[in-house]
Amino acid sequence: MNQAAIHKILAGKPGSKPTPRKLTQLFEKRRGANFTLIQELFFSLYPETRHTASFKSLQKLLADGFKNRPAELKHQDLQRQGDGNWYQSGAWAGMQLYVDRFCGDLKKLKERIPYFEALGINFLHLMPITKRPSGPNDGGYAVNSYTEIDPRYGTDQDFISLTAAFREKGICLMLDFVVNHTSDEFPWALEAKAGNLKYQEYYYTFPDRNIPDLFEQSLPEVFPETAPGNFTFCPQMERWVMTVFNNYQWDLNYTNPAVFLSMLENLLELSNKGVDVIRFDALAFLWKKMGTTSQNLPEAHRLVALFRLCLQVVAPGVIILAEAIVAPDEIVAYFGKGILEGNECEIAYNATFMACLWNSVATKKTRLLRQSLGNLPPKPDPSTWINYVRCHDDIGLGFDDSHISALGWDPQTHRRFLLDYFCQRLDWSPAKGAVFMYNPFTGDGRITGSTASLLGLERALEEEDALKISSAEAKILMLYGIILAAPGIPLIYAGDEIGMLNDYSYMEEADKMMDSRWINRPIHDWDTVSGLSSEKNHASRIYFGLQHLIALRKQQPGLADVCSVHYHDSGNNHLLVFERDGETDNGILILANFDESPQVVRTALLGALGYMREGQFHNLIDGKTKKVRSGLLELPPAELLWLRKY
Ligand code: OTU
Repeated sequence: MNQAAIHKILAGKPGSKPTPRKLTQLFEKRRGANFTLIQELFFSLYPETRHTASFKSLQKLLADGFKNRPAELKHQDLQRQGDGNWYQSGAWAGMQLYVDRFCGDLKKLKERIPYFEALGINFLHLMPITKRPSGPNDGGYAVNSYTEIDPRYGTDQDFISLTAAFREKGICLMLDFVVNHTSDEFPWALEAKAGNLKYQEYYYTFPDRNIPDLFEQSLPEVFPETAPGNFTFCPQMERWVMTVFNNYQWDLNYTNPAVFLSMLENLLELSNKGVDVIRFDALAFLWKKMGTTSQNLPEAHRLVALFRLCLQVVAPGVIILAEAIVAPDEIVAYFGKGILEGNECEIAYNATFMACLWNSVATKKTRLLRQSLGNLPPKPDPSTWINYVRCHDDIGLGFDDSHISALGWDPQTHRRFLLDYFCQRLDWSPAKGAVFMYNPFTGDGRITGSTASLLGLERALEEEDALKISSAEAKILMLYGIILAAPGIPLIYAGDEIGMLNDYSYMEEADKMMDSRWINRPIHDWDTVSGLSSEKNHASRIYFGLQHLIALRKQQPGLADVCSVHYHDSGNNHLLVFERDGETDNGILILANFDESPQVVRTALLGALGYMREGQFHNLIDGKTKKVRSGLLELPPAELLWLRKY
């Protein structure tokens, strides 16, 4: 049993508005229940602190964190605890956005709440909004502060008032905790540059290249084109600093217990501002060890679990998302294994699903998707996925090589084909994407581009080809219709709901031009939004199609995460066929045709599964019941069906 489940039992039925005394008692119970694990993890990572005051400092941080937590949030924590795994409900529909690019600032975002409500969005991931350097800052992923709002977005007060408004409207808020690195302007980095040894030990710094060179032998590069190597020379300090991401992002040295304690303090402060889900950015990289890739190390997992168990004592209603874009087995490990099962992160990005969807778009075949999803190691009960078509980052081709080989394809050639297909190297491909971080030594590259441009809308509009436009629209709705039916929380990238295209303006901005991910972070087009209800254009068709799918998803109890999922082999490799909650009357069968031609599926299969009776089937999406005369049901290109069980 995981710790959250134990806390639920210990809390009993605390009533709707428990007294402060009762709240404190419950805090003490949680602290007691987590104490042994916290202590064990802390001393396993920092054995040298056994006879120092460090562990006492940790306990004080928890007590202070709880004292500073607003009463309203404490009540919400208990309510969530009582509800159990609230994040597994099928009622969530998410959107991710950059506040400045979406609408300007936090005040204006509050005014946009009706936009989210109209679309059915009730879960928001706001990209970083805290202080950052004025030059290149990786969209805020180089942080100057973990808790102070950057003036471009407004004030701390604006943020508090926004979180209160979200709570009132039942909107769940996710924010980043850039746990692996700070900017080189962060107060600790400034101290380190000024020669303060204490703060130099907050980072990995070295007087010469000896140790960096040894590290480099096994460290992969994240941004090989723009930030080759994993160390940067800092002239003020006259030392080399570990910078795995950009050279202005300094990796925190978690082998130093003071770093953990300071970061825990930041985490608690951020949570106490009313954030519901904390996105642990790049958490796979948290622990570095020479001779390894320094990714997914056991110590990184213990560190994440330690953060989790501490946060849970203070704020049991706040959960953690693992941003681990790594191999499928490695992703599942962030839900926690062994005694850490269910005690690490509650949510993880389903990056395998995302990458395989794009593979199916390019190949028009679904076997890799089906096999990869079917082979996903089971996740522990209290956890869930974020399902997404694309995010603010690139699309990495992180499939399991053995799965590609099993299909008879050479993994390297196949990846090359995918890059060619999406990145404008094949005349016949409708996709308009760009290559991100091509590494000529390994041949690896990643893909950038907005959903609509990658699916052919941009090219179709240029060619003014109505057929191609409607084909792209259908593909957009098909991919989103798939993730809306998959187990987990669906996340839409803002702008995809109106089919926004690539944004090429980054090429003229000095702090962005080197990073083609900005191509898929367009500035929200409110003119298009205001024209939505009038003429029927592509944006309207996508928007209303998506709005309908979101509403439909929420009405279907069989689509909640806790309900089962089965990927069926329909005998047709162009179709994706999966079933949700098939053991019950709420069963739904999802069918999607990835091919450019019509494809068929045997009605006998649909009948055997219970989705066809007397030659009839009912599609929830258009609400129509249809009759099939032959033994085959035909799906037009990019058709998506959600069939109701009989
Ligand atoms: C994350 O992504 C963020 O999502 C990015 O926007 C940041 O640039 C980055 O961290 C640094 O803060 O390298 O290309 O394998 O892919 O953690 C995206 C994991 C990234 C990495 C992922 C990282």
